[in-house]
Amino acid sequence: MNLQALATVIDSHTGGEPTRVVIEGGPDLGHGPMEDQLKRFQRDHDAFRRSIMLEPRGSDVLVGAVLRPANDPANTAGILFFNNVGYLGMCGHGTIGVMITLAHLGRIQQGIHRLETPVGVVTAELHTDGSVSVTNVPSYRHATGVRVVCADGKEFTGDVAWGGNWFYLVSDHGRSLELHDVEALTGLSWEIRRAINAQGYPLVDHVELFGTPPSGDANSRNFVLCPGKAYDRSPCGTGTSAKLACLAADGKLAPMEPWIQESILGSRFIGRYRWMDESRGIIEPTITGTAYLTGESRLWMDPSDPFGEGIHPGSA
Ligand code: PYC
Repeated sequence: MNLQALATVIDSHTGGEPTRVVIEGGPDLGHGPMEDQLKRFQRDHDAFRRSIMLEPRGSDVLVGAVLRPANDPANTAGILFFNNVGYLGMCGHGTIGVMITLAHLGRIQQGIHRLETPVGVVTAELHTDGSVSVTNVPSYRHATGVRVVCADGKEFTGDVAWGGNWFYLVSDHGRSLELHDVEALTGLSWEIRRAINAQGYPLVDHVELFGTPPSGDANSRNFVLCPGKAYDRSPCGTGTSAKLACLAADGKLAPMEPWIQESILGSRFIGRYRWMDESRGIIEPTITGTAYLTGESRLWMDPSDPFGEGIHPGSA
């Protein structure tokens, strides 16, 4: 058998949403800004993403992270995030997973770390209790009260907002957000995503539905549909950033006031913001959450394996 080492990975989950961090192996992406390295990853090494994200090694739910040397010596590392269908600008739950992985490896200590992503530098603070606060890229609402009409004629109104990825946020959808209803929520969100993306806004990658949390000590519950049609098991760090931007713009949340965002699983992030530019509605959001390590694996490639590069439309 001619097995080749593909990568060594550490898996974790943040509020139920998994992160797979490549700690050994991975493509040669050269140097320079993370944005440029991401383009090279996409253009020349997408087979690596598919190999470690898709079945049979991975699953639709996984978010992957490749660590890169920082360009600026003041920063701890660069990170590129990806999933079952492509690449992410930023990932909040993933950053928390990366932090806990780096701490496990002894590569970082408690305190504040600056991380380079394709959409900007974020900071992540590892607290003494193991939780992590991620101060995300500047976030803002791009459009308010945008109406969409789905293929079946149902109409929804929501906001388009940036939180490191693009979101369409809908509160008035007529559904309760319960785990047993995930299939229907996925179908509905997918139709909404199709409808909003037919309207010429920046490409909305995630759709976020909001509802009332079952217990009164959280502010909100969400269901977040990711670009590859998997739902986010966590409350979504970039999605919570987009939500904070909308709350701030509507004057519904004061700077530094905590916002407890619950996922459809009931896992929680605490969000806060400060104004970066109030006149333009730009905030600096901080999201706090906890990740748990689940394993370390050495992944192999057998060149004779017909599904070595993952099961995808081109592989069957
Ligand atoms: O936490 O930002 C996030 C995220 C994006 C996609 C899945 N999780």
